[in-house]
Amino acid sequence: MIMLSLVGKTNVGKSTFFNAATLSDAEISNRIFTTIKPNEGIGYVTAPCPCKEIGKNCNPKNSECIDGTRLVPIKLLDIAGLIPGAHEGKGLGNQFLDDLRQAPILIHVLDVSGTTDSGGNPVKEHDPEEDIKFFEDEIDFWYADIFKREWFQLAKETEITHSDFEKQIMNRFSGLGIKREDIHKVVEISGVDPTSPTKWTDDDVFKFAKNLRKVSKPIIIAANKSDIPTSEKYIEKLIKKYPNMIICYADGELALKKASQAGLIKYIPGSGSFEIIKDLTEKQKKALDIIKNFLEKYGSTGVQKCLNRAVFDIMKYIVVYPVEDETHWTDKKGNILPDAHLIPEGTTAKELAYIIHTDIGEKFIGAIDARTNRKVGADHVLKNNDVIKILT
Ligand SMILES: Nc1nc2c(ncn2[C@@H]2O[C@H](COP(=O)(O)OP(=O)(O)OP(=O)(O)O)[C@@H](O)[C@H]2O)c(=O)[nH]1
Ligand SMILES: [Mg+2]
Repeated sequence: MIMLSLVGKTNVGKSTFFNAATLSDAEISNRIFTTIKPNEGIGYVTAPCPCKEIGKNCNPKNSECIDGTRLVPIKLLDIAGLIPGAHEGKGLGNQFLDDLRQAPILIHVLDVSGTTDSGGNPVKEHDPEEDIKFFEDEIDFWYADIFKREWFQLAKETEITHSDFEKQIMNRFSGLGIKREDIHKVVEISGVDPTSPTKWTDDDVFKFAKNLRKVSKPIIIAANKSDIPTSEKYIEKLIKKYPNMIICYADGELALKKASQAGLIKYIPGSGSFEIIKDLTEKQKKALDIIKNFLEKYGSTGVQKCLNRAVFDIMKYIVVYPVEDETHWTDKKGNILPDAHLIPEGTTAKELAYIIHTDIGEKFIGAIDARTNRKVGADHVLKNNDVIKILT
């Protein structure tokens, strides 16, 4: 399952974001270093569910559907706050950084209100841009350190054995989740010679590691605590430099999820509105009013947007719906659209068969696109939102 990590300095709202996205009970507090041991949970990305097209309610098994919005599970990791010098072992240091290895994308939770200093302590003013820079540096240094540890050996070996540099890098650093095409891109943009790596300067090595980090472990900035009025001036300034930054209100999302769970409101994660479906106390009304104003101003709480951006826009995954019955879009038991699968863009029908089960992959003879009713072959590339029957 795809995994995303929530990272950033302490006391910015990582656990709040995590709880909102996974409906977990990780400890949240206004102290620094509340989270020590990482929290792992199941969150969701959202996509329009094909059940709307057939005007029927679906019966999801591996996912959920709320009013035609399909929620497909992903893993989410909430880790301890990062402190400057973590790559040198400060704070929770390397243990913490090791938690990041597996995640293909980092969600940098930022306190954009500027009300906590770099150590997470309350202050009147602190420029969040410093946190962005510090965070990137820290991740780059960490990456470069891992890289340098193996570098010399790898460079020597590559030259002596005349082996393929890109392949060597990929094998050696597979734990970092680096893809072959990424390495190729990085060689190009770093302007280094892959045939004589022992001649690279320290600067070359660092630049290469930094570019490798950028390409293989992208960072999404979640500008959290955007509900606090001091955020406005920082958002205005930062959005010009970091146009992909996502404005977030994790605390608001958590409140909406809880109210929805308690049956007070109807709320589809990621949407810009909610509907009150029960009598509320004055206090509840007031709290929801504040959130409503935020939604009207910024469009959503941003939490869902971060997850969807990571999986669909950056990792370029799509959702497909395998069925047994291509006419009724059901499984053998008559469940409508039971499964939603997240697969990389470019996946073929046969590859999907293998993803569902090795057995199905081995017995694959073709597939049927349930929308067009056309038979397709092994190499047919699947599209987002496809409903597909695998023939065995
Ligand atoms: N105003 C506002 N406060 C928030 C928001 N998100 C989180 N908070 C508050 O920020 C404080 C820290 O939240 P946590 O979720 O514990 O922060 P964390 O980043 O996990 O902190 P550590 O585990 O200590 O690193 C708590 O008091 C939260 O209620 C938000 O969107 N808006
Ligand atoms: Mg925490």
